[in-house]
Amino acid sequence: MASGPPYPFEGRKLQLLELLLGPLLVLLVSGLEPALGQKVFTNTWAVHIPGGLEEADQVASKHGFINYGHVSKMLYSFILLLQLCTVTWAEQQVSKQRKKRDTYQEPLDPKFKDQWYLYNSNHRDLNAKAAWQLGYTGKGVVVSILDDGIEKNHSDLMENYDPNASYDVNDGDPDPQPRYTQLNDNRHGTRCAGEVAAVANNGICGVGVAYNAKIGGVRMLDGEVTDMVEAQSLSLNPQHIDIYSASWGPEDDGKTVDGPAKLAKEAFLHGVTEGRGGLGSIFVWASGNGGREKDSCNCDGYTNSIYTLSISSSTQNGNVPWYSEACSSTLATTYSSGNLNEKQIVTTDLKSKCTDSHTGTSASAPLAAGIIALALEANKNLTWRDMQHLVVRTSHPAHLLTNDWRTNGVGRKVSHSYGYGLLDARAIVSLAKTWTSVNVFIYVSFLTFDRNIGAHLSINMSVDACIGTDSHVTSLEHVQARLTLSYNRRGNLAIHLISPAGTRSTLLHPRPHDYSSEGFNDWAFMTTHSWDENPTGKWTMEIENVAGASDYGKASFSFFLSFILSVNQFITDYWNIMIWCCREIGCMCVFDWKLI
Ligand SMILES: *[C@@H]1O[C@H](CO)[C@@H](O)[C@H](O)[C@H]1NC(C)=O
Ligand SMILES: *[C@@H]1O[C@H](CO)[C@@H](O)[C@H](O)[C@H]1NC(C)=O
Ligand SMILES: *[C@@H]1O[C@H](CO)[C@@H](O)[C@H](O)[C@H]1NC(C)=O
Ligand SMILES: *[C@@H]1O[C@H](CO)[C@@H](O)[C@H](O)[C@H]1NC(C)=O
Ligand SMILES: [Ca+2]
Ligand SMILES: [Ca+2]
Ligand SMILES: [Ca+2]
Ligand SMILES: [Ca+2]
Repeated sequence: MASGPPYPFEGRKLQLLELLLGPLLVLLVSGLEPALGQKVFTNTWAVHIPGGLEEADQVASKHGFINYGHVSKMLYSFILLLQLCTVTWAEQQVSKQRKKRDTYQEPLDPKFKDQWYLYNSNHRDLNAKAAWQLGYTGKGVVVSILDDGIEKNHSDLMENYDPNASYDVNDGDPDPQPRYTQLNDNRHGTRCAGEVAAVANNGICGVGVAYNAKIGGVRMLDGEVTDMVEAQSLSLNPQHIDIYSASWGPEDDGKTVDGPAKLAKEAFLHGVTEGRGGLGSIFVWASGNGGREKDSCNCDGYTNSIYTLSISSSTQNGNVPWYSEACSSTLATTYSSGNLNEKQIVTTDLKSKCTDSHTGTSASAPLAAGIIALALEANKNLTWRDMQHLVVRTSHPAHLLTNDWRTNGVGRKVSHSYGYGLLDARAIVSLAKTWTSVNVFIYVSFLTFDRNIGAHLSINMSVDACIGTDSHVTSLEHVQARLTLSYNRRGNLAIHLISPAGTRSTLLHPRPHDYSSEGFNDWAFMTTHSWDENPTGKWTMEIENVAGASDYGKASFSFFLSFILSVNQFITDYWNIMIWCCREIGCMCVFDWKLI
């Protein structure tokens, strides 16, 4: 490509499978043949163009499309893709921050010595002190806790409180002060907020991981939680708030399969594409507390989403806590509570109090949000996806115990209980400083077919990933397998996905309480375990009825697999398009799936 990269769409085949969301702009590429003879593709491509019709026409003509349609609303378009491919990303600079070499002073707060998970002489900690020593304390970063409110005048939060990162969605006013009750039911958000940004060196309680960050709270759990309530919370002030921390989701009863509905989905999409000036809002999520019910966090559409950094817990002694859920979408882990003889989390509490007994995965997500705030301070140019790359690279198994640690195809240890392991504040700020944004590739693919599951079904598929062309993609980020299937008892199913490198992700483990016969309806099971692996080769999906042959129903399913490389997932969420954009300016490549 000595003469420079071609236009992304010129001379390439763009193929539309299916339109999902109402009226779309439909562009027709003239004179192209479908690349895959066997499938249902046509030469149309559906896009949403933010600028509306006029801009759509311009873009269409510039790239040799004919504009056949009209635009219903603003969405993400291939203009955006072009921008991502050319402008925004190609010109991104490595941030070179210079820090004053002040002599570092350990926080003097009375409870700091009890915050074993921030700093511990035995190194069983999140390495926060080492990050502070490098000069990173969260300055200039804004975090919002989506929960039951925040005590904004708490004496250990007040100084960092940010009204512009706060709102009361339950009552529709700007003041997120919790509703006080006898039992202090609404203390949760205030506790989470202190973990992130309790003030340092004020003689009160302990400190937050990012004790110089700005902290806000959205009151949204103290009332009926609707799709609208969630969406409003997730999309509060996205040009001001950098990180949203959430510790809620569907019921952890071990039988629910549920996730964001229409508006919340749009809020996520809007956040990652437009938030933070286009770098993308960062959503940190607690993986769930359904361990006792043998729940799977992959059945929770918020943690299972590629847009959320899903965080699990370890106990002080490095064990999997009783409440912890295992699944393949978990990215990493921080400390939280465990057995009675293990210490819990120290943080701010209602009525200007201090507690040393904050617990559950709810306590883990804010610690992660604080660490991520430190990384953002180290490099404000990180995209939402960069942040996930950093977490994958700098988290480590440490002393966390499980018999589930496996080495994946690129040599990283990964587990369904801990993801890539314990977050390390020092490691992530260090890598953040020199991190160059990941290249832009788009790679979305799918394969649809029906099969009977019976008692056991194994499907082998090969993917060429455009090997042999200059757009050969060699590394993965998230992998999603989108399944539609029916089965007489959903909880009896186990689903595994095995990558060409041999990494075996448990997309679903059996859930004893889940007697539903509703199956899965286009559920995008996600795994982080093949991160950075090469997608080329044979993929195997196994579906198994663990109850054995005596109890299997007839079932069929269709299957969708998408690999996300460096560009936002919105494409697959809105259109089942099989495309692949590569290099900075993006070439497109349709690649071939085969059943084998
Ligand atoms: C972030 O990237 C922009 C260009 O995308 C650049 O102008 C700016 O200097 C960068 N900031 C830092 C801190 O590197
Ligand atoms: C915080 O504000 C509430 C009223 O919203 C008040 O009752 C309480 O005393 C205040 N707390 C402090 C520490 O000022
Ligand atoms: C909040 O936003 C308003 C309007 O953008 C601005 O004037 C104000 O200074 C901000 N307040 C804080 C504390 O950042
Ligand atoms: C898939 O490949 C494996 C060998 O790698 C083989 O044992 C298995 O039978 C194959 N499954 C099908 C359905 O062909
Ligand atoms: Ca209020
Ligand atoms: Ca303090
Ligand atoms: Ca759950
Ligand atoms: Ca997630």
